[in-house]
Amino acid sequence: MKLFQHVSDIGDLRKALDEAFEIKADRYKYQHLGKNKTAMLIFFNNSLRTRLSTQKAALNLGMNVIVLDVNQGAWKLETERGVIMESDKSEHLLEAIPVMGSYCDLIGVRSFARFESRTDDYEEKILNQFIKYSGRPVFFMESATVHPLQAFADLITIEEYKDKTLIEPNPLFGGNALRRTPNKRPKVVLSWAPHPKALPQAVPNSFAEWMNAANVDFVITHPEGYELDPLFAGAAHVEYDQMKAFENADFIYAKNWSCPGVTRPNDYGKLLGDYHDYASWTVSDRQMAVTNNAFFMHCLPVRRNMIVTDQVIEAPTSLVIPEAANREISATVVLKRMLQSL
Ligand code: AN0
Ligand code: CP
Repeated sequence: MKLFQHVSDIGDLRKALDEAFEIKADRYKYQHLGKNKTAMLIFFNNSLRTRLSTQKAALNLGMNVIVLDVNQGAWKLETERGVIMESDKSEHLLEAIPVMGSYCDLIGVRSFARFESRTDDYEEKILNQFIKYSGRPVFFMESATVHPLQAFADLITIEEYKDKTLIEPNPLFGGNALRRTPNKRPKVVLSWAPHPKALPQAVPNSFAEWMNAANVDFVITHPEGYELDPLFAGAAHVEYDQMKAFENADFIYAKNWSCPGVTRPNDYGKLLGDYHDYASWTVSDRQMAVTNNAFFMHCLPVRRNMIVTDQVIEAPTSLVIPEAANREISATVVLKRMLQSL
């Protein structure tokens, strides 16, 4: 695998899941693959999980790891070609990228949507330059439009829990929970939830893309105006009534995202209205009550009592911690496949 951006890059999902569970059972099994190989992780934005889990994945594979926070210690980077560089930006991405590539074998990049131009964001202007000029396999660690390491970890988590009748005590919050109907094709609901700041669409885009490719019944619910790009949402059923969407759901995946600019092009990257007016969209026991005793998922970081109530995120049916733990597994599969293709 030379590129990890879309669900299609991973190929057959059943095979990818089998590989994930093989690695989860013995995460050092492929330690020999990374000997004298270096993974470079480039962060243009903050991260806790991606930073730690991807480093751990590289270590599982016996690799060396170099991490760079571009905004802390490196030169400020110009990203536009043709500008006269008289601002505070001392270096151009067109030199920085091949230089970074010269020190490593694989390169991972986090660079969020900037919300300055929908075209620039949706054309993946930054990541495409890494693909073109680094000379290395590139894996996306949340770009302007996608977060595939997250979506793969989410799929692994759904696969692990969809048939569970008895959940082990939640490592963080304890307790057991009984599921009512195992062995069915799970109903998975992606629900928009309120947030005080405009957030990217990368997480919901990738989640939708991966769920559309997976063996699940997938429903998206959000207020009008937040329609995801059809490139990712595909033919997924959109239900504007959140309570109706939640009926009989097996998994609730909450996330905020800003206006994707599909039905409202002038509002791309914005919050539509005052978030206080959307308080009823916060995932609480009220909505969870109409589900099939659904599991709760969120990629984290999450704002409590904004996206989800304390009660729901602390319930035995909350999967946020095992879901985050599976980030190590998705990253190990991806880096392993990239090492095998060097
Ligand atoms: C980011 C987002 O919503 O895309 C990262 C999530 C993994 N979240 C924030 O910036 C709070
Ligand atoms: N879920 C996720 O990608 O978290 P970080 O932003 O902390 O990496």
